[in-house]
This record gives sequence, structure tokens and C-alpha cells, in this order.
Amino acid sequence: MDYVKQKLINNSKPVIKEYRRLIKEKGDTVIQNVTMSQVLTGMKGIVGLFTVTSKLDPEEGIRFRGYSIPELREKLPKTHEGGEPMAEGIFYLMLTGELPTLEDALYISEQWAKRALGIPLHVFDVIESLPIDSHPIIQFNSAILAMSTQSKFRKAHLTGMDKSQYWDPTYEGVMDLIARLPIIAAYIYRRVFHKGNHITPDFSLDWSANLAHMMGFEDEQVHDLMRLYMFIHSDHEGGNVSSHTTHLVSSALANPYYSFSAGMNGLAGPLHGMANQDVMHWLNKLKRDICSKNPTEDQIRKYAEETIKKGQVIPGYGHAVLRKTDPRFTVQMEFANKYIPDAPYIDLVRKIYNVVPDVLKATGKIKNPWPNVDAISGSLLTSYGITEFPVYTMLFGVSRALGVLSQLVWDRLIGYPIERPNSETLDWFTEKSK
Ligand code: CMX
Repeated sequence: MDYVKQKLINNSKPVIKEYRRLIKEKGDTVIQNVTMSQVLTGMKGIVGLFTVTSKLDPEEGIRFRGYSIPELREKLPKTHEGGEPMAEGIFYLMLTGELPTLEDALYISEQWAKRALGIPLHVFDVIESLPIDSHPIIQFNSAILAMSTQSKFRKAHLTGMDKSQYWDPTYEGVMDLIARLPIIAAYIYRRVFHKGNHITPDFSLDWSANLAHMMGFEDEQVHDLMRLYMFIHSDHEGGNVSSHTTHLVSSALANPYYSFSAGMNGLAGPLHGMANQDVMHWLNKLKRDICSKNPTEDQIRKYAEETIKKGQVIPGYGHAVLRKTDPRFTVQMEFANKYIPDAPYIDLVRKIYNVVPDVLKATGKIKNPWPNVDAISGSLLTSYGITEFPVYTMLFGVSRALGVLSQLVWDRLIGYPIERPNSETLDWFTEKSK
């Protein structure tokens, strides 16, 4: 048996044992009081999910299997000295719970390379059937759904497989799907923005660098930027819209393709993954509206105040859980400061950071006035020549597969049942309030 699968079996045994013990022996334990306002405002702060891959701390930010972003930037395997972590490594960590060696990361790389070319031709027909100007995320999500004709989980389920073994075809589907996403994303990018001049994959490169290569970028710094982008967007615990949706849909035993495509539809919302594109629209509109390529902090402050007065949000700022500057913002700013400190878009991001939090604080209602991951990611990509904003959310989606699909394998390993919370009518809430 594949050694990663063997590791999964071994590492899941104590987790499954504890999961079952908690339900059986401690199932009646009350873990939290829930207020009416929590339920009526998007279930914020309610613990309603069990996730193994990562945990988001409001003050500190994300930890993947207990490790922070700075820790993992040091500890995860890299393709070269001083480079950024390989996506294969963060996937291995989230999936198995163990820090990978370089050999482990290279093994995953090899597995993905072997599986990458198996995309059925009809998937490209589906993409080609969509208008060229349809948003890349429409093409991406449709392609993912179209790949579900190959679902190994569905086939295994139909043969009447014992449910304790569901994790195995799920793992196979997850590995196939992740392996193929860079080809799909690059195909869409080249179709829409480069007249369909496609570039063949180079499997001597790691997964992230190969994506950059297939998009047409050969510079080692762009490869490192793509590695960083894939690493930091990969997971944000279980409750965010893309992760939760993937988990929810898969809880009905929908196959990994259905589940992930559903999650990606959630990512396409402007309050979630589409914010990275909206940030660029906001920045460019700001420059256009005040007729300056180099706005001052005063001009930015006034523009931000007007945005809020119009009842709009300032994209890239705020978060439902975080209460400090997002470490995913900080690490991207570090990358920019190291390699392109004078890039005009990075300068603009800095100026916005200096004034927007105070504008948001002044509203008196926003819980987190600090930047999130999206406040800088588009400016960084643009500064390196990936200037086509509509692809940013799709790239976020390629990365998010690493976390949500690792979790999906664990959902099947532990036998996580179908999700089904209750809902109530307004009368019920009114009655409760008396
Ligand atoms: N600009 C203006 N107003 C904002 C704001 C922002 N960036 N962030 C929050 N607010 C407003 C909310 O709209 C809300 O207003 P109402 O009471 O009038 O409805 C109020 O402040 C309180 O909101 P909150 O409790 O602080 O934030 P939520 O948990 O409801 O929402 C988020 C979180 C991210 C959706 C919100 O901060 C936002 O809309 N940010 C801009 C979009 C964005 O950057 N999204 C990306 C998040 C990261 C990701 O998933 O990729």
C-alpha cells in the first residue's frame, strides 16, 4: 500500500478512538452557551464543526496542525535555499499531521504529476462551450463539476463498499483532483487572456511552480510568489464559507468533485475569495476617481470615508474571526519588501494600511479594522505581471483545495455523519426572547 495511505490509517486510529469515546461517553457535555444574536448574525463564534487541518486564533492568525505561518516558512521543505514552502509539504502536513521531509514532499509531487494528465477531454469541451468572457471562476467550477464523471468514490459507493473504507476512494479522488487543478486553472487563464496559446506542463517543477509555468511565468521569483500564495491560502479552519460548504456538501456523501465545486461557488462571493479581485477594482477606481496614479494618504482617507458613506465595504479589510492584522497579509508584505519594495501597487497598499483602519474604527461598528489576506495579494500578483484580476479568486481556489480536501479525507476516515442543524421561525425566536 502507498505509504501515505498507510500513515493515514495509523495516524487516524487514535483520532477515531477519541472521537468515538467523546460521543459515547461525553456526548452530553455542554460546551458553549449560544446567544440569540450569534444565531441571527451568521453563527459567529459558535463551535459547530470539528476540523483537524488548521485552527484560526483571532489574535494570532492561522495555525496549520499547530504551526504558524512563520514557523512553517522555516520548517516546510523548499525546492531551493531561501525559497518559499512547497505546496506538497503543507498538504502532507495537513493530511497526515506530520511535518514532511523533502522526500515526503517530492513523493506527493510525483504522485500529482502522475495523476495530472488524466483529465477527460470533455472537461475542456465544457470550458470551451462557455463564453470566453465568462468569469474564470465560472469556468473553473464548471470544469471541476465536469471532472466528477471520473469519481472513484461514486463508483466504489455503487459497488456497495463498506463505509469504513470510504476514505480510500475519497483519497484517490482528492489526489486526482488536486493534481489536475493547476492544468485546469492555467488552461482557463491562457484561454481567456492569451488567445488560447497553451503551454505544456513541466513536471520537473513542483506543483505551484508548474502552475506559474503553464500560465506563462518562468521567473524564479514568480514561482516563489506562487508557492507562497498556494501555501497561505490553503486553509483557514473549518467555518469559512468555502471550507464549510465543501464539508457540508460532502457530508451527504457527495463525491469530492461535487463537494469542492460547491465550496468554490462560495469562494466566489465578494465577502470571501472574490475580495482579492474587488480590492484591485477599488484601488484602480480610487486612482481614476481622484485622477492620480499616486494618491496621498489624505486622498485615500477621504475616498475610504466616501466608500463607507455610500454603504459599501472596503474590500481586503475586516474579518469574521481575526481581530488583528492577518499574518497572511504580513508575510506577503515581507515578500514584497524583500524583492519589490518600490513597486507602485505595494506603496499604495502601505498607504492604505496607514489610514483605512482608523476610518473603519470611526464607524464604531466594525469588529476588525485590520487588513486580511486579500488586501495585498492582488497587488503582489499585479506587480509581478499577473495583471488579470479575474483569475485571482481562481488561484485562491486552487490553493484552498489543499486544506478542504485534506479535511474531506478525514471526514470519511472518522465517519463524520451528515450535517443537519435545526432552524427556527421568527415566532420561535420572539417567543424565546420573552
Ligand atoms: N468595510 C466597511 N464596512 C465593513 C467592513 C469593511 N471592510 N468590514 C465590516 N464592515 C461592516 C459590516 O458590513 C457590518 O455592517 P452592518 O452592521 O451595517 O451590517 C459591520 O461592519 C460589522 O461587521 P463585522 O461583524 O465586523 O464583520 P462580519 O463578520 O460581519 O464580516 C467580512 C466579515 C470579512 C465579511 C467583512 O469584514 C467585510 O465585508 N470585509 C470586506 C470584504 C473582504 O475583505 N472579504 C475577505 C475576507 C477574507 C476572505 O475570506 O478572503
